[in-house]
Amino acid sequence: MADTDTAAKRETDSIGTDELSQKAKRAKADNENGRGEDAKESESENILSGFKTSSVLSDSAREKIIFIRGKLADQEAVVVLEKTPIREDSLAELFSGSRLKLEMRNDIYSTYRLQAPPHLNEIKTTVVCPATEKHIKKYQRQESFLVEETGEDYQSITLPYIQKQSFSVQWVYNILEKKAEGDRIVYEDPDPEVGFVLLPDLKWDQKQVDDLYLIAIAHQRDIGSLRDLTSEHLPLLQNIFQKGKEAILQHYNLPASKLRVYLHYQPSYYHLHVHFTKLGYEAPGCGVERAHLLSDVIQNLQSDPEYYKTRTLYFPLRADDGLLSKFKEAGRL
Ligand code: DD3
Repeated sequence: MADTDTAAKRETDSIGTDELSQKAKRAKADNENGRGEDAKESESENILSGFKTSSVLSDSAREKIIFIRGKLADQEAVVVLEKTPIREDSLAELFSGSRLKLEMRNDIYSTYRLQAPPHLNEIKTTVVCPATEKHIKKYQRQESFLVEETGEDYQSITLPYIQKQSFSVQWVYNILEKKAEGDRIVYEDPDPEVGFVLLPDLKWDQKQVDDLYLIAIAHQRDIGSLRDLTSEHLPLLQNIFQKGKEAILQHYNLPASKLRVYLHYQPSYYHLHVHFTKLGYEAPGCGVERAHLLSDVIQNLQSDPEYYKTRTLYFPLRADDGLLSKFKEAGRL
C-alpha cells in the first residue's frame, strides 16, 4: 500500500511515468497475494469469449459506452464496454505506429480510419457476474423522478426500505480488509474512528488525470449515508477531507482547487464514502440533485449537529426503483 513516503518518491507531474512505479508496486503486492502481474494478465485470458449477449441495456454514442446483459457460463452477467480518452503521451506512437485507411478526400479536407496498435486501442471492460436483478435494472435506461424526503419520510419510508433490501457491501469490506484491490490503495489512515481508505473508483482507469475519480471509504462501518451524520462525525469528515486532498496532491499533483469532493444522497451503497473527482470532469452523479459538497456537509453539521436528521433532502429515483414505489404508496409523490 502506498503511503506518503512512497508517494513522495514518485513523479507527480505525469501519470505516464507514475505508471511504471505503480506497475512495479502492483507486481510486488500481487506476489504477496500469491498472484503476480503475469497471473493477472493470463487470468483475464478471455473469460468473455463465452459471453452470450441477451440484450443491450443502454448505450451512449457520445460517451462511447455500452451496457450489455448476457450469460456467462449459465450465470446472469452485465458487461460494460467503454472507449477511453486518447492520451496525449500516446500521440507520437499513435501517429507513427498505426495504419491509415483513407475514407475520403475533398479540397483541403480528408477523413481516415486509423488502425492503432492494439495496446493503444484497448476498451475498458467491467464485468458483474453473477449479476442480480438490481444490477441489471441499474444499467437499464430509465426515466427518473425527483423525490422530496423529509426527516420523517426518511424514518418511515426510506430507512425501512433500505434495511429490508440489505444491500451487500461485501466488496467494501474486502477493500477495508485488504482482501481485494490492496494494490490500488493510494492512501490509508488506519484509525478505526476517523480512518479511511482512499483508492481509485472502479469507473476510473487511471490512464489520465482528466477524469480522476477516487473514493474515500470510512473504516467505521455503522454510517450508512448522509442521514446518519451528526456533529459527532465531524472529526472523521474533516480527516477525510484534509488527508484525502493531501494524498491527491502528492500522487496526482492536483491541488484542492481542482477537486470536487462530495457525498451522494441517495448513495449507491450504504457505507460512508466520499467522492473525489476532478473539477471539469462531469462524473455521473455529480449534479446538484445528488451531490452534496463535503465542505457544505461539514459546515451544515457545524451550525446544526442534527442538520441531516431534520432537513428535507431531494434526490432523483429511477422509475423502476422500489423506493419510488414506496414514496408513491405513501402519497409523497
Ligand atoms: C458497483 C458501486 C459498486 C456494479 C458496478 C459497481 N470502486 C464497486 C466493486 C468494487 C467498486 C467501486 C456495483 C464495486 Cl460496475 C455494481 O462499485 C469497487 N471497487 N466503485 C472500487 N474501487
